[in-house]
Amino acid sequence: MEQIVSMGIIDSYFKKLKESLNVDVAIVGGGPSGLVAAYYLAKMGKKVSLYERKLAPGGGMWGGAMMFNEIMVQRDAIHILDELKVDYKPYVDNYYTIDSVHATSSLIYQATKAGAKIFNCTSVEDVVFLNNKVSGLVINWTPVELQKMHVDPLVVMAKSVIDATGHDCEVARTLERKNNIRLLTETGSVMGERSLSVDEAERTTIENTKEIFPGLYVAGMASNGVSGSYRMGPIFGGMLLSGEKVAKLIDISLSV
Ligand code: 48F
Repeated sequence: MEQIVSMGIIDSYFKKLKESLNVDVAIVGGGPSGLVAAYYLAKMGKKVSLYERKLAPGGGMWGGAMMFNEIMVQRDAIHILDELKVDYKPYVDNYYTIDSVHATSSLIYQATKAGAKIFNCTSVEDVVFLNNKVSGLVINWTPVELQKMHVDPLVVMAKSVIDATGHDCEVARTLERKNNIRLLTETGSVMGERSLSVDEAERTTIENTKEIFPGLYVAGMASNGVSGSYRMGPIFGGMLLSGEKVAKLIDISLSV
């Protein structure tokens, strides 16, 4: 019995890992934008893997605002909550509140149920760069990263990569730092996030969701960080809509 438990876990984990070494879409970061993108892409029949540094995916959605575990979403994004079977309550005008624990766990549930494979405790430390295109990810265990252990990584090949790493836009920064390239932004570089401006930030989150280099898309706060736009605090419509938009963009590009 003792051996069966260990064997079963090892067998099914390695099956999942091996099946995910070559995917259609590799997503970095399991916050709301990454999870929504994972859900829609998996539902479209794409092979999707998502890498999350922390033990629990969900990013900045669990904690609501200052740990008051409620979040706000505007009407424009309600169709996504309906699609993902998330409960919400009307507040005023176009605004709705949601229990953040319910919302976050629902996003994780629906993404995995649709077929996306989530690898938690896994940090993305670099990209695969082939023929001037982002062609995959370089991954390692988060404890290796935290302990600064000198352990080489594994490689995952992907037709498209999404940087959904939030405020730090880590994948775009790494790509830029290590390679002599220009990104599709006003300056050609990662411009860095600006201070809080809710309406502007919600609008630009969606606008800035795009392919910023062949093979590399940005979604969620990473899209604003890359393009020098604003932060917005605990309102999440833009994050959900950005996840939906990046899934549509990748679907179009993979089908040509
Ligand atoms: O920050 P995060 O929730 O990203 P998001 O989808 O949503 C932003 C909102 O939560 C909030 C906001 C809107 O109101 O401003 O901040 O843009 O989630 C990003 C996830 O990426 C993980 C990180 O642990 C977090 O869970 N992450 C970041 N860098 C890496 C990573 C990396 N190099 N490898 C793996 N995971």
